[in-house]
Amino acid sequence: MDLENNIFMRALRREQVERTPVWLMRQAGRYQPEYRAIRAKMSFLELCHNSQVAAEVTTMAVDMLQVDAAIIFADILLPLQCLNAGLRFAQGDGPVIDNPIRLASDVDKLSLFDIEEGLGYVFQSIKLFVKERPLVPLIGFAGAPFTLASYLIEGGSSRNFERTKAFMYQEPQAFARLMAILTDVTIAYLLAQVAAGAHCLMLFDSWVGTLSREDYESSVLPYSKQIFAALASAAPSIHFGTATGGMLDLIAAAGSTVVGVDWRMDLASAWQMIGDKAVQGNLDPTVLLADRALIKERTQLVLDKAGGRPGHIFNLGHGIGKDTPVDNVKYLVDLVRELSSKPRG
Ligand code: 1CP
Repeated sequence: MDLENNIFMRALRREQVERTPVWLMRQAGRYQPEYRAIRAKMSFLELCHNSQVAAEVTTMAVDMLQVDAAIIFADILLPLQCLNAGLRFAQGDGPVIDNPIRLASDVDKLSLFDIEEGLGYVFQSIKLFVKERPLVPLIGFAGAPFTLASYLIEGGSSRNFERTKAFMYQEPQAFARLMAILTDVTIAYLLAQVAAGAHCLMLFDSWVGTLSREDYESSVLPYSKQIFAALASAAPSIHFGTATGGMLDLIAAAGSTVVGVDWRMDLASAWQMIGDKAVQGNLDPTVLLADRALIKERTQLVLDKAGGRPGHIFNLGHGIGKDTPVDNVKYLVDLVRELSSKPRG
C-alpha cells in the first residue's frame, strides 16, 4: 500500500477507515530505557543535532509501539538557537534562554538566519527517517509564534506567563514585530520539512490556552492564520494547544486540517466547537500511570466520544510523561487498535 492510502493519511482527509489511527505525543522520550541509554551518552541538544541518532530515536519509537505515524525527533525550541537567544537545557531543569526579551529593543537583537544553514540537521533527520521507513507517515513540526515568544520573553518555562502577557500589553508594537519574525521563521521551517520529506505538519501552540479569547483573537490568531494559509498547498496540518477549551472554535478558524484537543475537555463537546474538521486526542496522559482496567475504561470513553466519526486520530491530550511504564504505553496502542476495529453496536 502506498503512503497516501495509509490509515493515518486517510483519517486526515476524514475518509472512513477500518479502525482509529493512533500515535502519541512524545512517543520518543525519557519513558523509554533505550532513549535514556542514548541520552546517557549525549546531551539533549547534541541528540537533536545528530541527524543519524535523531532519526534512529524516531524509528525506535515507531517500531516499539507500532503506531500509525512518526514524529521527527527534534524540539520546538531549536529555531531559537538560530535566532541567537542563547538556548540551553539545564541539567534536570527545563530550557533556559540566556538572552531573554525584556525590552522592546531586544526584539531587534534577534539575528535572522538562513533556514537551511541553521536547521539543516533537522531536514537531514527527516530524510534519513523517510529513507529508513518509506511507508510510515512522518509528522514534521514547529512551535507556534506565541508559544515560542513565551520562552523568549520568560527566559524559559513558565506557569502564568505574566512577563509574556505584560510585554504583549505594554509593548504591542514590539510584540507584533516579534510575532511577525517568528511567523516567517515558522513558515520557512515547516515548508522546508515538507521539502525534506515530511508528510504532515504539526504546529504546537502549547501554552496559548493561557490567553483570553479576545487576546487570542487579536494578538495570535492572525499569525496562525498566516501560517496555515502558507502550508495549505504543501501538506495536511495539525494545530495543537493545551487548556484551549474556551477557544477551540477560534483555534479551528486558524485553518489547520486537524485540531488537537487536550484532556480537559470532553472530546464530543470539543468536536462540536471545532466543527467540520478532523480531531486528534485526547486521553489524559496520566491515565497511563493507572492500572489496565482504568486505561481500558478511559480509552473506550475517548473512542465513544468520537463515536466512530471519520477524522478521529487517537492521541494523548499532551505528551507521555517520563515516569510512564513502557508496558502501559504499548497496551494503550494495542487497545486503540482492538477497541476501534470492533463494529459499533
Ligand atoms: O531530557 C531529555 O531527554 C529531553 C526531554 C525532551 C524531549 C524528549 C525535550 C525537552 N524535548 C523532547 C522532544 C520533543 N519536544 C518532541 C519530539 C518527540 C516526540 O513527540 O516523540 C516534540 C514534538 C517536542 C515539542 C516540544 N518541546 C513542545 C511542544 C509539545 C508540548 O510538550 O507541549 C514544547 C513546549 C517543548 C519545549 C521543551 N522541550 C523539552 C522541555 C523540557 C521543554 C519545556 C516544556 C515546558 O516548558 O514545560
